[in-house]
Amino acid sequence: MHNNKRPTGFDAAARADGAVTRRRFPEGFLWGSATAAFQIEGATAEGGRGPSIWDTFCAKPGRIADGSNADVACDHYHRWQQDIAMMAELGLQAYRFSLAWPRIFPAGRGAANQEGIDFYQRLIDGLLAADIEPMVTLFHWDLPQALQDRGGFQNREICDHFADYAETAARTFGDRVKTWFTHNEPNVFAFNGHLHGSHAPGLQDVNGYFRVAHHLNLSHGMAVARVRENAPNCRIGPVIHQALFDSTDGSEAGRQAVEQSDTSFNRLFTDAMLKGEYPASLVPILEAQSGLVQDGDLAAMSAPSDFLGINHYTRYWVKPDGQSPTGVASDDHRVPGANYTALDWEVFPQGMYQVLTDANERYGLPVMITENGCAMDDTLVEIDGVKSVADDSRIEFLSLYLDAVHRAIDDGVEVLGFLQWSLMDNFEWAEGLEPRFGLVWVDYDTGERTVKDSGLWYRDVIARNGLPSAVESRKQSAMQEAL
Ligand code: GCO
Repeated sequence: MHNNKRPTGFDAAARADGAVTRRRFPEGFLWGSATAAFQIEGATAEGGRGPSIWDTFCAKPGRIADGSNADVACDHYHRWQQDIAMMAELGLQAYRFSLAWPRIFPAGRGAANQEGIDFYQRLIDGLLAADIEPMVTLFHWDLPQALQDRGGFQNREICDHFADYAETAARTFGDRVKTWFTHNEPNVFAFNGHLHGSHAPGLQDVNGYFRVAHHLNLSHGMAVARVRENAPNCRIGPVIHQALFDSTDGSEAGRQAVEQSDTSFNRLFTDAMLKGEYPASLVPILEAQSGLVQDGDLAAMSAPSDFLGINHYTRYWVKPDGQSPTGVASDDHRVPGANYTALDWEVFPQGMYQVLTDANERYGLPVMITENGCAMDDTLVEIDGVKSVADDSRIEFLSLYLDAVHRAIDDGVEVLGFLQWSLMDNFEWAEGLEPRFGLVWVDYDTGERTVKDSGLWYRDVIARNGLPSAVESRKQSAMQEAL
C-alpha cells in the first residue's frame, strides 16, 4: 500500500482530456467490492474457530489444483485494519464480506464463540468508521464440519441451524449492518459440492443435488424471516450465480439442453426463492424423494426478498448427452477470436446484459451485482523499489462488463450497485492460490498488498460514478478489433 499515489496512465489521460466521464451511473448507485471469509481470513485454527468442510477438503490430497490451502490465505484475520484502510484508499462505498459460520458457531449450533463475534464487531465498526457500508453474506460455503458430519445440507435439520445462526448474526450486527445476503451461489455450492464433486464436501450424487437444493432454498427463506424479525430496516436477498448457457447445436435437442441447464441450475433456486415454485419439469424429480418438499415449504422458502444478488462471469457451453444423468454435458467449445481469462473463461459482456434483463423480466425485483471480475495473468514488477501491476486486461474486462450493466440500466433494469470480485487476490477454492482476481495483489509469502492499476482505475470509476473516457476509448478500440 505504498504506491497508491503513483500517477498512472489513466490518471494522466483523464487529466489531459479534462476528466470526461462517459456512461454515468444513476444517482445513488453503490460501488464496492466483495470477498468471502474462507478465501481471505486465514487463521483457520485461531480465535476459537471450528473446522469447516473446506478445511477438510483442502487436506485431501489432489483436491486443490496447486496443492495450497487457506490456512493463511490473505491473513485478513490479522490484517483487517490495513485492509479497511486500503478499501478507503480505493474509495469503496460498500464492502461485501461473509461471516465464517464456524467462527461464530464452531460446531455449527449450540454455544456461540464470543471471540469470533468480536472479530466481526471490530470489522463492522472499522468499516463504518471509514464510511464504507458493510454488507454481510451469511453463508459462503464454509459449512461447519460438525454439521456436515450430520449430513450437511442433505439433512433437513440444517434449515433450523442456519436460521438460528442467521438470527444470532442479525441480533448481534443488525443495528449496523443494513444489507444482508443469505446464501452465496447456492447453485454452485450444490452443483460443485454434491453433483460434480469438485468442491467441498466432494460428493457426486444426483438425488443429493436436488435434496441439497431444496434445503438451501428452504433455509434461505427461513433466514430471511429471522433476519427481518431481528434486524429491522434491513434489506435482504439471495446471491445466485446467474449462469448464461449456450449451445453450438442449433437443433431442438441443443435448445433443450440450454433450457434444461437454465432450469436445473438457475431457476431451481431463483423460481423457488423468488416465486415460491419449482419449474414444472423439476417437480417430478423433487417429488420422487418422499418427504423432501413438505407442506408449507413453498411459502417458507419464498419469504419476500428485497433484491436479487447476481454473480455473473461468463457463458457456459452445453450439449445434449444421453450418457449423463441430467441428459446434458458441458461442451469445451471455444469461440474463435474471443478473449479468455486466466481461468479460460470467455469474456462475453453481452451475457451480463442478458442475465440482467432476463432476471428483470422473470422476477421484477431490483438486482445487485454481487460479483463480477476476472482472474488474469498478472505480473508484479518492481522498479526502483516501487511495485506495480499493469493489469490492463482486467480494466478492459471490467469496462466491457460495466458497459453492459449500463445498457441494462438504460433498458429499464433497476440495478442497485456493483460489487467487484474481488478486493484482493485470494484462495480460489479448488483452483487454490494461483488465479488472481484482485484489484490488489497479495504476496502470499509476506502478506504485502500492492494496489494494481485496476484498483486505481476503479477508484476513478467510483469517484466519477461512471467510466473514464480514456478507458472508454480503449474499450471502443478493443471492440472494433473484435468486430
Ligand atoms: C464464486 C464465489 C467466489 C469466487 C468467484 C470467482 O462465484 O465461485 O462466489 O467465491 O471466488 O466467483 O470464481
